[in-house]
Amino acid sequence: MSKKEIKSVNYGLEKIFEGAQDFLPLLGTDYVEFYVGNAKQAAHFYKTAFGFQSHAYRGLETGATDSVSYVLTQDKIKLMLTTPLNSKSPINDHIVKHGDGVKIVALWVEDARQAYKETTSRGAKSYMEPTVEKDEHGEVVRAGIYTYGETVHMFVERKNYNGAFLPGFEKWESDYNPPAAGLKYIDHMVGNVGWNQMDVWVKWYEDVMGFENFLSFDDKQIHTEYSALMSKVMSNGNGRIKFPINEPAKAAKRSQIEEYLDFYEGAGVQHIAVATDDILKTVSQLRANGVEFLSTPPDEYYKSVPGRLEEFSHELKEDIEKLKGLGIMIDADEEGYLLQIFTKPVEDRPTLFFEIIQRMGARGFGAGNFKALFESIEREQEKRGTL
Ligand code: TYF
Ligand code: FE
Repeated sequence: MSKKEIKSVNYGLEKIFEGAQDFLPLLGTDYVEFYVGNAKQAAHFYKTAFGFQSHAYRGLETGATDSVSYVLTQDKIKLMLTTPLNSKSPINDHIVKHGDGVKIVALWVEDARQAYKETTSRGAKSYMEPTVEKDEHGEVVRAGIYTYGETVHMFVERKNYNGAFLPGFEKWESDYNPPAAGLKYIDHMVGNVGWNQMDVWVKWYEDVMGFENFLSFDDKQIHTEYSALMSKVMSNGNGRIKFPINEPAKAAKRSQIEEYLDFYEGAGVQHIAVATDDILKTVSQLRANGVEFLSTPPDEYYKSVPGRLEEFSHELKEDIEKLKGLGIMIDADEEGYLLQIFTKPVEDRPTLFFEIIQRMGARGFGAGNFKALFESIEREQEKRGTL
């Protein structure tokens, strides 16, 4: 994306819901649930590599017979890792088809019944009717709808609930507690959808969830010499929830989105962006813990950074040599700058990965980094023979 194009970016957020009622008020992301082949080992990985903390547990010891779930937290982030305990569980089908991946993106609401009613009456396909769960710590109401692929949005209402996580879970006390890595909250979660499906899902988020299109990137902006994609960022009314949607675009070689769709065998969550307020510290720690990141952009990339910041009169507070040493990328727009870096996929299938992001005023998604980022992804595709 050229500097001129970046300048012309027009954030739509200010005009969202001007005068209109938000029919789906969302308080934030509640939890993200992964279906995995071995939750015990996955939990160890997220603790050791990403600094998540043991939080809650449901399994044979707590009376569960079909599946086991571990809940991990880091500041506001809650991850749930679930694995089936026998061949009859439908969770198996999800894992057989998609490999390990995100099943549920749960959203925190005041009224789960209302959220379910508003969305299903606008055409959402039901996953779970409003269900009340109770224990001695109070009551939680949950209801779910399908979004792209087999992915689900669960509405979670936790009025007066003061238990560890959800009814059925117990506090997970572990003797193994590696230090946190400074991850604070989920900044955005991205979905990959099939050919020509982006606008279908943009309309779905508009009509069913009341979201608005916050930013768009077409294949003329998002491409390298070889591959291309298109992306539209959807945002809810208060801007707390941001879901970019990607689709592949035709180009000389296989788009990374196409690679994802082939290996995930359908649409699904592509990356989870987590925010930190000290990316140098966070990334140093994650690297020391063995987290694998995409290769560092070339020298020319870092040479162009000061000019890009100057263009918008922002002063970089971090040492550029340190950012370069860790492979962290820098993008700027009129509102500020942002620092970001991407992990390699965290499974053997080239599917889900993480982004670490620190926002220094910028509300964009790093469009100025797209080229360097996608070239880095292509180097990985090349190694896999999937470009
Ligand atoms: O969320 C975003 O839009 C950025 C950039 O396949 C991005 O993190 C976009 C597409 C993609 C990987 C990263
Ligand atoms: Fe992102």
